[in-house]
Amino acid sequence: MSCKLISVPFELGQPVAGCALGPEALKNAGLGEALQDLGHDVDDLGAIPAPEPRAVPDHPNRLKHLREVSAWIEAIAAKAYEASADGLPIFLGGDHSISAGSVSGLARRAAEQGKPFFVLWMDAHSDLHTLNTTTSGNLHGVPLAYLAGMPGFDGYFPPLAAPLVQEHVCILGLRSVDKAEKDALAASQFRAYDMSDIDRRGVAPLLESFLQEVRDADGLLHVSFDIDFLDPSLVPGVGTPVQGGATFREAHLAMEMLHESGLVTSLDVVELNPTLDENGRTAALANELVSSLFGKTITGKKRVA
Ligand code: DIR
Ligand code: MN
Ligand code: MN
Ligand code: MN
Repeated sequence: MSCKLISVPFELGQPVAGCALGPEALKNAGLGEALQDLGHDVDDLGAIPAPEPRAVPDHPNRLKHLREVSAWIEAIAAKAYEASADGLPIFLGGDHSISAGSVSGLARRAAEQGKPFFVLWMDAHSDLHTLNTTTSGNLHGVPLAYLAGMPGFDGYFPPLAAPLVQEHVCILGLRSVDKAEKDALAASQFRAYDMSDIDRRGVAPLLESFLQEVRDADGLLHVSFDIDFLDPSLVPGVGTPVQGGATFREAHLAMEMLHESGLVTSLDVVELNPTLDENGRTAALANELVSSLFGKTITGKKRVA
């Protein structure tokens, strides 16, 4: 596999300083070397430069850094589109608002290739607010609504070339869903698995049924990995921790299955905040999980799905 590392040092989609240092922390903790050790080519494309804020009208809701978020989304989408011509792009965030850019650029590429595009959104949060429903004004809470073409983004976020098909999106790990997001979920066709689903049924069958759909459709699969998917006891270095998250093994199992599926064509790793981390253990675990997604196994033996 030819992996392209794309750093996206943007943190204004959420309120805690430090998340823009995420890409460097992941790289300094050995992400590139780990991928190379697994036999992959690694091309570090460096960081997307900060764009000028995008001129957008004032919004009636109180939105934080709308012009900056909107400009970054546009810049990231262009980069994602370009980088996905060949190889496997890995976007290192930054907060989760960056995925509004990475996923929109990748979806545009998939649409041009005539390929169905699927997204696995691993997250404690559903990120399904619109610009009108967010009460925090933190725009890392809106990317999935934007990407799925929900209303109210026109004129504020860049136009979408290819909105996501709701049935092609699986959200995994939910345990913090606001009222408006619950309503949006209920009215949607997203696959959404919360922690109670994981408790009852286990990660493997939930994920396998989604992977089977991707396989059957001969689709491309993007994984958007918000590190707060994991339980905060494992990942202190995130800005919006929520109790009751995925365990070490649940997270590794998901990544191992994703590798075995051979379906993953792109990845985001977001919400690492190194200034909140304890001795780099969040960055280290994130890298371990990415390694599992790229073929690391416990015994070194290949396991085929
Ligand atoms: C909350 C928290 N739903 C909000 N969102 C996220 O502010 O809209 N936290 N994504 O990571
Ligand atoms: Mn998120
Ligand atoms: Mn989250
Ligand atoms: Mn978030």
